[in-house]
Amino acid sequence: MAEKPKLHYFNGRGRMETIRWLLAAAGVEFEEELFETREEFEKLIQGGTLMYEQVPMVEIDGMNLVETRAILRYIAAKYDLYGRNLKEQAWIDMYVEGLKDLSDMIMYFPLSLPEEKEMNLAYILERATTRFFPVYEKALRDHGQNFLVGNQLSWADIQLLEVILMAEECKPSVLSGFPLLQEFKARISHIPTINKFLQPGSQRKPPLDEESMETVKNIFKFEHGMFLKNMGTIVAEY
Ligand SMILES: N[C@@H](CCC(=O)N[C@@H](CS)C(=O)NCC(=O)O)C(=O)O
Repeated sequence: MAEKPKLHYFNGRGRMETIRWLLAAAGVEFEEELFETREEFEKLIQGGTLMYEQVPMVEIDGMNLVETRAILRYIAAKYDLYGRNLKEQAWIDMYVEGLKDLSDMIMYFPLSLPEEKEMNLAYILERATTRFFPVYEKALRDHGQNFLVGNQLSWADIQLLEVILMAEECKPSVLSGFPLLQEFKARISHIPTINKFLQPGSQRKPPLDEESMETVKNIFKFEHGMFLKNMGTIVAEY
């Protein structure tokens, strides 16, 4: 029997969470090696398995895979979640890259400077409801199918559900103007592998609280103002 993939990351969502979602939705069991301190992370770096001295890293099929998008593409292709042809792959790519822009904003939001929190949250919700969610609502309306691409479950559907749930953590009513996304959320959440991942006790991670935020800042040596450095789109709004 093939070995279970092993995920190396800190004990939180971050860039690894979409990888967890994809594996879980594919019904793949995985192990996690979760570090909690800077020292543990440095030990991992010294082990020489991190190509760019960065995580996420996933041990899978005899490889030490790094770079989030490379890992996701490998898993999506391996478990038949990446379309049936190049065109479907291109559609999936367009959807997941847009979703990444939105989820990056939400992921970095806790790093906002206190005086900018309200403004950044308003910006995220505005972008979610006027730029990103209308695209997926329209796609579902136009083709009338249950999934975003090719009438079968793909990486795009899984990442859309993940991001919908993240956005709802920012504002529970964020889907109020999107009836088809509400149905989509209910439908995809009921897929047995996904439903299992959504249950308490699964390997899905909770949003970062203040204390774990400090841990993350220490592990990765985050600097003041990092939110702005990473969020090109937000800087452009200033
Ligand atoms: N392009 C990489 C970026 C990875 C990255 O920035 N990882 C952070 C943790 S989420 C890290 O390892 N930071 C430590 C460092 O850059 O020294 C990816 O998408 O995987």
